[in-house]
Amino acid sequence: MKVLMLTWEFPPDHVGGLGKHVCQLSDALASQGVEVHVITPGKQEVTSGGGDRPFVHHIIPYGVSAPDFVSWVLQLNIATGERASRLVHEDGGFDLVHAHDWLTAFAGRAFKHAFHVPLVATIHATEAGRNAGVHNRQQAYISNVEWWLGYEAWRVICCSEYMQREVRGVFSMPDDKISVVPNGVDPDEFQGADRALSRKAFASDDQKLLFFIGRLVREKGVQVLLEAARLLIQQGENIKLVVAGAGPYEEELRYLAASLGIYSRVYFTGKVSDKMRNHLYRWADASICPSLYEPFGIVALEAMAAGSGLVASDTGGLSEVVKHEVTGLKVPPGDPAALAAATSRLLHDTGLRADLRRNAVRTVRKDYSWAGIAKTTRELYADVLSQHRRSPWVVSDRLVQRRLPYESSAYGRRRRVPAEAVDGRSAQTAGPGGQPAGDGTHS
Ligand code: NHF
Repeated sequence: MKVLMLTWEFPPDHVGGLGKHVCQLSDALASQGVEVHVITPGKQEVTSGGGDRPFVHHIIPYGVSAPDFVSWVLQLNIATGERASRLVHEDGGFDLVHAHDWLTAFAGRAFKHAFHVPLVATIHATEAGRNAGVHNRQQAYISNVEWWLGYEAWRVICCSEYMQREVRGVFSMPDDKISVVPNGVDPDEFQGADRALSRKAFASDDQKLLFFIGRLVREKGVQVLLEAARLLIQQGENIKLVVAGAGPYEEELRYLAASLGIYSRVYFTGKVSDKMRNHLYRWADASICPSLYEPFGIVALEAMAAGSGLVASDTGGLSEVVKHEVTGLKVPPGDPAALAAATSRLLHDTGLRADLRRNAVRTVRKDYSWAGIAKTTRELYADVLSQHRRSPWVVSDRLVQRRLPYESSAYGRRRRVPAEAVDGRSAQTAGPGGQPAGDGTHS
């Protein structure tokens, strides 16, 4: 199976959970034998990957500086389309194209119609959800593109049941078109210590460390956390709040911390490395996800995987991910008093904290492994492909049919087919160079 994955962000240049999701999903799919090609913006036009890793094709969305974000997204889509067509010419066609959010909708739709392959779309979040409604022309435009992406997609993936309800409600999308596949986390990423890093750089030994990490945008609710921190300080708690991450809301948050009189107790670190993030999760006496809107909340999974005590808003995907008093504490969103009370409980009840941490680590290993999520995604792709094959929409397009023999395709030569069976096919049954002995396609 050969899949074209389209995303506007990808590590190390990611800004949020979407980039992380695409990276981990692509890795897991590739290690299960799916040939994945990711197209994403980067600083240089380079391709990396191969072997049992996905190919990542970085593109530059043109050297013309865009007047605004929406124009930049259009440039990105056209550049993505160019790269995708070039890939088809270099390496033959794809079985399926998978677009993530409205930011790649145009390229995904163009590829679908140009090559008659099914389009799968993941809707990670909606513009209406992010802004608690649609309030201006730009938001209306983005929301329309989201609707249109869903309309064009053969199947839509949402990361939580909450998002399924939102997508159904906002876009009037029928339930049978939507599949829920959660996000995952790799717990091994959170192991290992670096002696050069020290907690003292963030808080003194007698201070309790509260930790937030995420994009600094209104819907992540850091303003609520700042209010809760003030309440805790008023109650005599010796805390230090570390806010890691960057975003357009940062200045306003700094101003709020100052006007609440707690600026010296808040450390805005900006973006931190993954290593530093892991240590902060471990050093934290409580990790906090105070979101007002959260489609899934990968950060909650990360905190759980890192064995950090977690307090999260009872909203969106967080409501499904966190089990109250089992893997974390849940509080109503937007309620600083409730957030302060739950945080104080976690800080003082060390028995509860130990239980939550233990259960959380066990839960992420059992229910949120990327291997399991990739398997579900692979089955979804296979289902879409079999429907596509039986539909009148499958046409004898010269380019789609003209798959290059695997061993002579540019990327096929660089790829090692894993030994274990893939979709019932093993390396032994594959033709020379790894292509299936049957029809000469990669599916
Ligand atoms: O985890 C990846 C991410 C989610 O809740 C997150 C969000 C955007 O806001 O699916 O997408």
